[in-house]
Amino acid sequence: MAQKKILVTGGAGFIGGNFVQFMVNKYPDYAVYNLDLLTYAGDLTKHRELEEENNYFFVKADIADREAIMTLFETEKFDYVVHFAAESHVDRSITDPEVFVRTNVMGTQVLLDASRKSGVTKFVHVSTDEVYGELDFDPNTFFTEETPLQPNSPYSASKASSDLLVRAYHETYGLPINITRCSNNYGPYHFPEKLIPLTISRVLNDEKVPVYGDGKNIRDWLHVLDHCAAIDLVLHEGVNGEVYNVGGHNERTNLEVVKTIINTLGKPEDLIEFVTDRLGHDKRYAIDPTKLENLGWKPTYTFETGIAQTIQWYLDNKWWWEQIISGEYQNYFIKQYNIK
Ligand code: NAD
Ligand code: TDX
Repeated sequence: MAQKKILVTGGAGFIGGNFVQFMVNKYPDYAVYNLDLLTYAGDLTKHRELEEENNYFFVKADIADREAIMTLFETEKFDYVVHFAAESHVDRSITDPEVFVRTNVMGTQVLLDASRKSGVTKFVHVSTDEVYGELDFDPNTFFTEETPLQPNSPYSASKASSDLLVRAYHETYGLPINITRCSNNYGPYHFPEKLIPLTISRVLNDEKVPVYGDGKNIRDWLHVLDHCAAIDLVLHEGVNGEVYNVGGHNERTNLEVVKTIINTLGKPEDLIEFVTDRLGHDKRYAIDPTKLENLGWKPTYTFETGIAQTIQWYLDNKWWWEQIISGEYQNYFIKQYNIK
């Protein structure tokens, strides 16, 4: 009999997928359930090796489908829920915000109801630093857990709304929760609509890389496996009701990131194409992770070691990303960027 039953939502996506593999391997005595709708961002080929593991289970379901979720929770009686499932891409939220509200807000509320009614003992809600809005370019300013929520995009507004619901279920019903707010992740299985995998995949194909505006916006990059370790720690050691920021002090301008990839791959910098800026483009994100460090977390990757490992992974795993960029993704790319 499994020691704990853990439900991971969004476990066919980028971070959830890495987290499922991390947990199945680290805790062979846990039963790990991956619940995912398999939208454009979800795929199970990344888990082909897990099919052999007898502590891994997959459930195809929509988190906003109340009946299906309620029935599943009543039947399975999960101990823990780690909630990643979401619409996650800012650009898509600008062109089509509605599904972001349905999945990120309403879907989270369904999971909270199901968790409360079935007696889940810890609900970890995976959120984002984007709920805090943006920082200016003063390098001494950081987001802390006390920074007011000031989301700017439909995506971050939907994530902030879900954070507030999670908080309210703790305050009102006493549901045991933690909220984590992480900076930009990168690493294996990152969907190639996001800056780093988009750049690697296009540079490898000698295609132009679209850089928004002047490329001076700053993101604070964190390797996905350091994020997985942080969530594992919060799940088991996080103080009930608390929020934890996750970040590794790796601020880079977008142009620095793109140039690092181009130079590592030995390609010319004229692959960079400056394009129209993103609407409402947040200037800078930067995390103060002191609270999580005090709980015992420390990142293992620097940006230099992490980006080198990630580039190598994309070189070694073309089978994964080539199947993605050859499909519906082509239509998305042309519509979004108007470049070939
Ligand atoms: P992703 O887009 O790669 O994966 C999302 C997964 O959720 C996909 O597998 C998709 O099929 C699934 N999903 C979408 N709608 C669903 C629904 N209605 N029901 C069930 N499953 C559904 O996202 P990601 O980058 O792995 O992000 C995971 C979580 O982490 C999100 O909540 C995101 O807000 C948060 N986050 C991401 C980053 C980042 O840099 N990527 C940083 C901080 C926080
Ligand atoms: O083609 C591009 N060109 C470009 O200049 C893309 C896709 C992005 N950018 C810029 C916009 C951002 O400043 O690069 C930066 C990173 O963009 P994304 O990869 O789209 O990430 P971001 O918008 O920062 O959001 C990410 O981190 C926080 C995730 O997608 C979110 O899910 C997470 O919450």
